Amino acid sequence: MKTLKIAIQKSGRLNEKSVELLKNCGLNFENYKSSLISPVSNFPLEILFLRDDDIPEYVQDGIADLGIVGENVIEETEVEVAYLQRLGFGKCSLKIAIPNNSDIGSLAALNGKAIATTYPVILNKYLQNNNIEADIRTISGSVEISPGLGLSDAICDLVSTGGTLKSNGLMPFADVMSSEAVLIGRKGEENSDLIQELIQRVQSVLRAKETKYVVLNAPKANLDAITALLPGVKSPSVVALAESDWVAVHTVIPERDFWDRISQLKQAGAQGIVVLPIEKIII
Ligand code: PRT
Ligand code: ZN
Repeated sequence: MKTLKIAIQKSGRLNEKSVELLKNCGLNFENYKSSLISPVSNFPLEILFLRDDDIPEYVQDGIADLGIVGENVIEETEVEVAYLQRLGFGKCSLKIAIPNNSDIGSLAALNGKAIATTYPVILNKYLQNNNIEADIRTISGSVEISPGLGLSDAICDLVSTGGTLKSNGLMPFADVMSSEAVLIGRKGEENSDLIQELIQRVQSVLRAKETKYVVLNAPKANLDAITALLPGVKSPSVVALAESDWVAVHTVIPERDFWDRISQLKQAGAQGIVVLPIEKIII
């Protein structure tokens, strides 16, 4: 049987979450910091630990079958790969930022200005789409200090908390793209059985992350009101209790409307609400 290869970041912001996701998919491997390849003992897969910039090209060229990388890197390297699954971590946005005291007041005011970035390809497309002719200064890092050094009028860089911009006297000015980590594959190979099996494992882990398992005690008199608040996978399970006026209700609740639902459940008379994490949801 063919052994697949998946490329993930060797160290950096996406490494830990990528390793955690693969381990949650039930894959056993050593997270060697020193080696480039780690075999998975219970699935025909090898993990390649690489610099994130190399991952899209390795996947495009078939050196790796799959990869986990930020969308920003894929767009910047302009490779042809298949997007298989958004992964919900590594979220950030690529923004143009200007000094707090800048006189740039509109997008058009960027005409003729110098913008420092490590993302010249994406920035160039953005400027072209907005009919702006600016001088893109490609640098390899520490973009945020370039306006202070008089090297540029603006920057285009990734932002997550905004702390780096703030501490360098910069403010966000325009959103160029938003990004998160994605699972990518080689175009045309997406439908192979092994790849489909891995995608399904990843999806079952992501689904589980988005939901909680809830067990609660409900007064029988209010059972209809309480079950109406609980979607469940099909519908909630209702279990008899020794005390005949009460039942136990088991269900899953989406994380996004979790607190709303919990307070409504309490109002409807639910007691002893226990919330448990879910490991996987296979549908
Ligand atoms: O060594 P290697 O080349 O593999 O790693 P790298 O240094 O190129 O990348 P790394 O580990 O910094 O980031 C990997 C990926 O994480 C990026 O490609 C993005 O997809 C994603 N990501 C998410 C971020 C950020 N958030 C982020 N905040 N990447 C970089 N930053 C930087 C940003 O460049 C700026 O310097 O963090 C600073 C801003 O952060 P805030 O929180 O102050 O706004
Ligand atoms: Zn990199």
